[in-house]
Amino acid sequence: MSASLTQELPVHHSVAQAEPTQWTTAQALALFDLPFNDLVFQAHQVHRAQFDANAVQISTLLSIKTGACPEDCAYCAQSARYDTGLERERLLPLSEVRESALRARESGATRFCMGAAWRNPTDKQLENVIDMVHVVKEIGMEACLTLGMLTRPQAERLKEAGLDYYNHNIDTSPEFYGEVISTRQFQDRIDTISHVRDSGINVCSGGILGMGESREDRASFLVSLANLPRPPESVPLNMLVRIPGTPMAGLPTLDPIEFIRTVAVARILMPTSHVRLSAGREGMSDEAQAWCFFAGANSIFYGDKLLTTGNADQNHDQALFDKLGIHPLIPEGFTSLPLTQEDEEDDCTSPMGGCGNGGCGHAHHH
Ligand code: SAM
Ligand code: DTB
Ligand code: SF4
Repeated sequence: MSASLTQELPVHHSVAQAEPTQWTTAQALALFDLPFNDLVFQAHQVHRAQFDANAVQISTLLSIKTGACPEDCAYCAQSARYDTGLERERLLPLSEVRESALRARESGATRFCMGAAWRNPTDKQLENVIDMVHVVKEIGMEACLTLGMLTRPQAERLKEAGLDYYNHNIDTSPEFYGEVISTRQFQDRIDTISHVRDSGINVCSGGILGMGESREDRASFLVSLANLPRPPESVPLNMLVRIPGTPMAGLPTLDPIEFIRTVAVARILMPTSHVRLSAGREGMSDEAQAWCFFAGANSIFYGDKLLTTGNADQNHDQALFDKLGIHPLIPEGFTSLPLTQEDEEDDCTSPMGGCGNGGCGHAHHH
């Protein structure tokens, strides 16, 4: 029964707690094995105790350097090892990044995430990317980067530049990791995450579901995140996007019920983290997404595109938010540049505006 199981489980993390809880894979598996209603009910209670249950954080993604990556991640469209038909691109010019971030802000996103298909950035590449961070910060958005592995000095440099979040996924359990990537180790991921954490940047780390891993792997993956010295502030859960040409192209889809269970267990193990419904939303029904929000997901990627693949349609997302009475989360201290006169006079056209529902994510002040 869930009640007795709850009593056996460690207490939740809380801001005031000095020693974070250490979870075991067995405890996480016991949660996975609960009847669906018991699991989701428990997750929702944890969620409600920590967050506004109807607020969802909105991030937009941009690939600033696409393709020709030397790594062999078996899921990835951008690995040079697989023929995925992707055109390689150079680092995007600053003006394009600015335009794209402005569009994202106008659509209601509060965080702008920029990804590069690198194993790790050189110091020179990092300086170019820092100019992009400045552009995003100038327009009042939170900035997030995902550039591969970082050294400690590079993480410090990004902190100094004002970066809010760094995304570096552990991707899967330590046990299954070798089936997915051979060109860098699980420990390398943990090392980069520590550099990000120690430099004072918020950590965004999660992974991919539906890569052929077992339920035990899913439990172990979530426990690895929850047991970090501090759990990530942001936990993206991606449903595998099957890219033709990659070794994972032909894998069967993960049952959406199992995905919802994974969201629920993530919520229980990491009560204060934002759990992001990330890649794969395009192929998910409204009902499945609604269950994910109920189970504790409270962040999404919003916009036409992820990095190289399509995302759920923006109008569709707006309709879904309306149907569910969900409003965009405005981060504490969120600022945006004073808008031009013309902007101020415009009607709010933000698809995620929902101006009547108390949570307009648009940059306008109503
Ligand atoms: N190259 C950097 C790295 O790997 O750290 C940053 C970009 S990489 C594309 C960021 C993350 O996107 C990966 O760690 C993976 O979790 C996710 N991702 C990539 N391709 C995916 C796919 N086909 N389906 C789901 N998630 C994917
Ligand atoms: C994350 O966990 N998911 C995003 C972001 N972090 C960088 C990337 C999803 C990529 C999906 C496949 C693609 O568009 O190439
Ligand atoms: Fe390269 Fe990142 Fe794709 Fe791996 S996930 S192949 S490191 S772009």
